Amino acid sequence: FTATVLGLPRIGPNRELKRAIEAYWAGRLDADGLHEVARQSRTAQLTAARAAGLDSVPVGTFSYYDQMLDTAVLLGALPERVAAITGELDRYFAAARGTARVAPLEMTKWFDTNYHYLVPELAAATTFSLHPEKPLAELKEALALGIPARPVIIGPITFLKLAKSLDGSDLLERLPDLLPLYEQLLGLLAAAGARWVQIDEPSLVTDLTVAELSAVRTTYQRLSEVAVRPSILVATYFGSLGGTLPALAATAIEGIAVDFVTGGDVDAAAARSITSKLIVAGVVDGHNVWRTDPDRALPRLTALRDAGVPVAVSSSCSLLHVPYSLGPETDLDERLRGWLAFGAEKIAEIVVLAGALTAGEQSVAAELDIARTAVRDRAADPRLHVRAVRERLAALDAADVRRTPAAERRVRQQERLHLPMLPTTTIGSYPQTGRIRIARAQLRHGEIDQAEYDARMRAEIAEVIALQEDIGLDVLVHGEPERNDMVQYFAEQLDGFATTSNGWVQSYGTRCVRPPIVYGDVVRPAVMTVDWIACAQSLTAKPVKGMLTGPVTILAWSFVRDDQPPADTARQIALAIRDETIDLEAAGVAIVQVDEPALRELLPLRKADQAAYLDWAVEAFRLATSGVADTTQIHTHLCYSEFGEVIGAIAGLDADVTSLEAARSHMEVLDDLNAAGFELGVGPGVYDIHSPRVPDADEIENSLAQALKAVPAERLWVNPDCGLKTRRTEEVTAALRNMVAAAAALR
Ligand code: THG
Ligand code: ZN
Repeated sequence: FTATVLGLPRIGPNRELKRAIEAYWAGRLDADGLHEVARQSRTAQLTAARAAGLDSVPVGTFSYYDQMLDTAVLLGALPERVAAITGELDRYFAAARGTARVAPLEMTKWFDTNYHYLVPELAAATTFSLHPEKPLAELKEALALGIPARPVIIGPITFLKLAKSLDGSDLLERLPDLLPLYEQLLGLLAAAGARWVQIDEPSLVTDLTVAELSAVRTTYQRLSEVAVRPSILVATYFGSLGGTLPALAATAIEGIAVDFVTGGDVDAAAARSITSKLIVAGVVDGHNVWRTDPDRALPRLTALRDAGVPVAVSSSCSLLHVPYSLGPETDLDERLRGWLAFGAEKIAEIVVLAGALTAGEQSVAAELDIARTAVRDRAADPRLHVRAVRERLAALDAADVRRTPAAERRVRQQERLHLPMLPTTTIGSYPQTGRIRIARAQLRHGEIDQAEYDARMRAEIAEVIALQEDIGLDVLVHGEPERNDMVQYFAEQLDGFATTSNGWVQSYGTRCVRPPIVYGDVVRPAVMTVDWIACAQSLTAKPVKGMLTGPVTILAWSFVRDDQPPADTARQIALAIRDETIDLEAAGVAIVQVDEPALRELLPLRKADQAAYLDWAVEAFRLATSGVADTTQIHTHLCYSEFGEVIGAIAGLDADVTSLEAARSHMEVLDDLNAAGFELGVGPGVYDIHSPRVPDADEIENSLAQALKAVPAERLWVNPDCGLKTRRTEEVTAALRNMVAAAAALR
């Protein structure tokens, strides 16, 4: 084949599948109804991909929840606690979401994307068994539609490497038990009519041990020896293969998909000597939204072809990570629109590039001309190079990212704030009530005007302030009723950012986000949050925290420009946030919180790249937060991450107070912070807000007593482990009263 993508999104162009699954959960749709929505959605997408010109179409990348969970089902490896649940669909969703009795699988980030997968739980004693119904059914369905279908499955190395070992055993030792199942599956797929199979092994772009590299060789040598099987394409993505590429090339598989967008020149050079296999060249970025520059992609492709390598054109990874289509984005800036390619447009690009490669550039001259014009237009747009921003950044020096020593700041801040020992606070958001959602919808539909909307938000703020005073918290927040999403809210107010109306990307399960697009230099044309915080502060004598999202998180949860290093974009965002902290300070705000929940998320996959990332990430945060006086207290909040690799960076942020998600990790994080020399204020979450359960005061007191073994009382803060947006007001009120009582008892 000559033109393909590595996977298709599945939530539906208008999130049809999301709505159907949620309706099934709510009991409003039965299983047959759900399967029918799914079937229609698959049919429409596969047919469209074929009609657009792909001559090999991935099938089986559809999922009701997650592809790793699907693989656990395929291999008969669901944990025992859910295996006992009857009904295929209900067992599947129980593993994904849990039930009243059964905990779900853990969820974690899929490599360096914003997608989260379910982590299979395995042990030395786990038995495997093949359940090939889903891949076979989807293959047959596609073949019946006349689609040149290529089944996609997750490979054994990636499956084992991403699973969690329940007993500490080395899961790679389970390969000999898994390979017979994969061999059997290859035979079944061939018998059902598959000419190619795609085996996804994104783990191959991470640092592999010698043993792992040898496992790659033996695995793919062995699978290639199956007598009757489809041609095997091993798909790698999200990074460079380095030395793993020759190892893979030495096996008898038929094809390798290589990510040339993130992988770059090293892999390109190595691939030119692989003349005995189809190289599926990922030259169209599946992880970002920019139109492909044909003058970068085509030379890569022709160099391979001219070296005698059989080549197919592809996306660098599955299209799961970009929105469906630019079609619905009628409100986008016309000029920006020309620079972009979402899923449908990427498929069209791939077909054009494949045409240029096989039939010559003149066969697609008009299309290439449009692409080249767009690339030139983008480079020439003045919004990409705002002189004032560039000059400010160039003039920064070390003093701009440094504050006076923390201990001195602590004294000055305490003279101003007079906080009690073990101060109590919350992370920032309060429950997003039905009232707030209705007001937002009414504003969107023009049923109320901006003034009425603002008045309603001020009323929400007044209520949240009154509630916090009543509970007796020490440091208050305004509750963030006016914010939709903590990144989108700022993106909408900053120049250089665009937001979409329908650019949904699956984040996990049925949950989606609309990442903003950073296309130009970032400028803050006006203050963003000061009025809201000042409104809240005017209602109370207690300090109210200013609430901002940090530069690394804004970057991590957006599509970023690819014409400059992400560190440069982070610095520009940091300047805008810095200006906002200074304006908040000038308005009398004594505490500003700059959240960085995504600090861990952008950590590069390869060890060699991690230190450089942490350096610029920490510097961006410090740039954002070092413009204020010693008397202004900077807080930050980090969530849902394994802090291990970034613990030194947390200290490096130099925030006066850091709140962390620690309720579920039993305060271990405090010992790690001590070991890293951390001497600042810290608020390890004292209860888990992700559960509706209300903790009692004794339990919180115990948790605080634990924390006091690691942190002196002068540095310990008392707070929940994350924002309260998703909880109900009654739960929040009861839990916070207990939290305040626990702090009072300990004082
Ligand atoms: N904001 C953004 N990106 C994120 C998160 C975020 N990425 C990581 C993490 N948080 C993902 N978590 C979620 C949690 C909830 C939802 C999405 C991602 C969610 N989405 C709504 C849905 O799908 O129904 C839609 C929300 C909306 O209307 O905007 O609930 O916090 N940027
Ligand atoms: Zn959090």
